Amino acid sequence: MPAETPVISITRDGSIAIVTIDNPPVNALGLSLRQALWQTAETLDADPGVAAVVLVCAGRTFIAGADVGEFGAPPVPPHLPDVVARIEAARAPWFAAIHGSALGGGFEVAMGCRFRVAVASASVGLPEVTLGIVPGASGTVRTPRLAGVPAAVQLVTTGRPVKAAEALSLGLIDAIIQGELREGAIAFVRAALTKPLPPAISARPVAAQTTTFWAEQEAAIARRVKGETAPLRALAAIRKATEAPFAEAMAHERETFLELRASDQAAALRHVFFAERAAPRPAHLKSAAPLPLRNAAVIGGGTMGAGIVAALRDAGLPVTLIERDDAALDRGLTNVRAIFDGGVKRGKLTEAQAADRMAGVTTTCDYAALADVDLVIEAVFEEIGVKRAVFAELGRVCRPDTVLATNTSYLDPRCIAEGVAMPGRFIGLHFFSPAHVMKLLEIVPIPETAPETLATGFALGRALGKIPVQAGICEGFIGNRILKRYRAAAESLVRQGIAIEAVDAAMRGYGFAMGPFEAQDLGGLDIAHLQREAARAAGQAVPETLGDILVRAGRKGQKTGGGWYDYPPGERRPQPSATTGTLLSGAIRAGAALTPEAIAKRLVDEMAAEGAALLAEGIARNAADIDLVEIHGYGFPRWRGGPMFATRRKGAAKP
Ligand code: 3H9
Repeated sequence: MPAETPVISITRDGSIAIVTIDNPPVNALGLSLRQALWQTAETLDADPGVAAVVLVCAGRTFIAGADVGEFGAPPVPPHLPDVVARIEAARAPWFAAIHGSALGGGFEVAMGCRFRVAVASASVGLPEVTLGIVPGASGTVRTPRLAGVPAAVQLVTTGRPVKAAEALSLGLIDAIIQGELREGAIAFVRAALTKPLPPAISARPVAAQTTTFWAEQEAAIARRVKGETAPLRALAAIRKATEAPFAEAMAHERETFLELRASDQAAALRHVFFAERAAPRPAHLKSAAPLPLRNAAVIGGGTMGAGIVAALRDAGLPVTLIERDDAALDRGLTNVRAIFDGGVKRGKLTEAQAADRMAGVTTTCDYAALADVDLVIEAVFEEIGVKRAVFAELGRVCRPDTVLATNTSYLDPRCIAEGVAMPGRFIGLHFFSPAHVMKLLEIVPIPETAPETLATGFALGRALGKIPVQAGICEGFIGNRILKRYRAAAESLVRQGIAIEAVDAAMRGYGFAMGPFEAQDLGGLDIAHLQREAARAAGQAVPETLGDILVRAGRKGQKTGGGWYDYPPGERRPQPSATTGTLLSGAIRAGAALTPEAIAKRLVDEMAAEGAALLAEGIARNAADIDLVEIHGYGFPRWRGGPMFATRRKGAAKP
C-alpha cells in the first residue's frame, strides 16, 4: 500500500481507493494537508490497481476550507489551485463524499473531483467574501462551468452556503446519499464507472452573458454590500471566467485573491472570524462546568422579556413566563406571538413551528411555578426596587442551584443582588433589543458569582446562538459606555459647528446603517435624558447636553415628529430641522467643516479610547471582545473589524 501521512489514510474496497482526511477540528487545508493530498494523488496514480478514488473526511465535517490562520503569512507551495488541478488530472477519477460542510477551498477540492455526492444534512458553499477575499482555488472559474453563471454568482457573491437538496437542484452536487456515506459513495462510484465519465470541470464550456446581465448583477451587489470590496471583485472574476480561457481566468482569480488577502478588509474580517469563535468558550472558564439548562423562566413580558422568551424557545427550551397580573400576561403572550407570527410572515418559520414555539410557553402569575426551574431571567421595569422585589421572591421559591439572572442595562447588578441568598448563582445577562434577533449578550458577573454560574451564562449564549462577551460592572457595561462617549463626541463636533447631517452622513459612509443622531431619533432621546436627570437629582455634576435641550423642547425623536431632525407625518426619513437649529443656536459655533473621513476617524478614535479605558479598568477582558460588542450590538461595520482593530490597524487612539 502507498505511504500514508498523519492527516490522510488510504484504504481499499477492491479497485476503489478510499482516501480519508483526518485533520481536526474542521479538516482545514493547511500546508501539511495540501502536501498530503498532493502526495496521495501521486501515490494513487502510480498504483495500476486503483480505478477510482473516494475522498471522505473524518470528524464533524468535510474540508471546511483553506486554513484561515495561514492568511496572515505569505502562501507556501503546494498552492491550493495546483492541488485541485492535480486531483482533477489524476489517472483514476476522484469522487468527493461530503458530510458537514464543504466550504471554500473544501468545495474547490470537491470541484477537482469528477463527481460530488453528499448526505442530506451536508451543505456546500464558497464563503470567501465573508472573509474579505474571493475564492482562490478556482471557485469563480469552475463553479460557473459546473452549475451555470447565475448559480455561481449567487453562491460566490453572497458567500451563503446551500443545503444538499438545493445544491443538487443547482447542479453543484450529483447525488444525495441516503444512509451511510462511505458505502453509498462506493455504490455510486461503481455505477458511475459503468458509463463514460463526464469531462473534467475545467474542460467544460461556460455560457457567455450579456452586458446587461453583468450591469444588473453589479448594481444589485453594490446596493447590498455598501463599502465591502470582495463581492464585486468576485463578480468580476466570474465574468472573466466567462470571457477568457480557463487558464487566463485562473490567473486573474489568483491575482485578485492574493491582492484581497493582503487587504485591510480581509484582515478585519479574519480578526472577527477568530474573535467570534473564541468568544463562546473563553479560556479562563475552561475548568468550570456549566449547570444543565433544561428549562427557563422569564419575569416580565414586555418587549425585552418577550424577545428573550422567543430566543429561549428558538433554542428549544420550555419557558415559563411570569407577569404580575392576567392582563399583563395576556400582553406578554401577545408580544411573544407577534414575534413568531413575524417569523412565519418572513418565511423563517412554518405555521407548525410557530405553534410549537408557542406551545412551549407556560404563563402564570404564581412564582411557586418556578420551584424546579434551572434558569430565571428577570426582565422587568428598570427600577431597583421592582427588581429587588422580584429577586426576593425568586430567592424564596427557586432551588438553591437555580441560576438567577437580571437583564439590566444600566443598574448595578450588585445592588440588585443585595439580599439574594446564595449569591454565587446570581449573574447579569444583558440582552439587546430585539432579543431574539440581536446576537450580542453581555454577561456580567458580580463578585460573588460562582465560576459555574458564569460558565452557564456562556453555555446559554452558545445555546441561543449569541455572541457572549463578559463585562465587568460599570455604568453601561461595555457597549452602552462606549455609546455614551460616541454620542458625546458626535455632539462635540456639532458644538464645534459641524452639521448634524454631515456627522450622520460620515458615519453612514464609514459603514454604519445609521449615523448617531438619526439612530437616537429612532430609539428616542428621552431615556438617556431621564438617566441624566436622575443622576443630576442624585447630586452628580452631569453637564447639559444638546439632547437635553431638544427633549426639554418636546423633541424626543421620531415618536414626537422630531428630534435632531424633523419627521413630517408619514415620513420616517430624517429632514434637516430649522427648529433644532434655532433651539441649539446658543450652544453651537458658526459653521465649521471636516471631511467625512476626518469625522469618522474622530468618532471611531473616541470609541477606541473608551475601549482602552475599559481594558485598563478590567471591565473588558480583551480588545477583541470590545470589537464584538460594537459589531453585534451597535452596528459597527464588520468589515472594519471593530473600533479597537480599526484604530490599531491605522495606529491611533489614546485613552
Ligand atoms: C478559503 O477556503 C479560500 C480558498 O478559496 C482559497 C485558498 C487558496 N481555518 O466554527 P467552529 C476553527 S477561505 C482555520 O466553532 P462548527 C475555528 O477557529 C475559508 N480554522 O465549528 C475553531 O477553532 P477553535 C473558507 C478554522 O462545528 C474550530 O475550527 N471557509 C477554520 O461550529 C471550530 O470552528 C470558511 O470560511 C478555517 N477555515 O462549524 C469556513 N474553520 O476550536 C469557516 C474553522 O480553536 N468555518 N476553524 O476555537 C466554518 O464555517 C465552521 O467552522 C464550520 C464548522 C461550519 C465548518
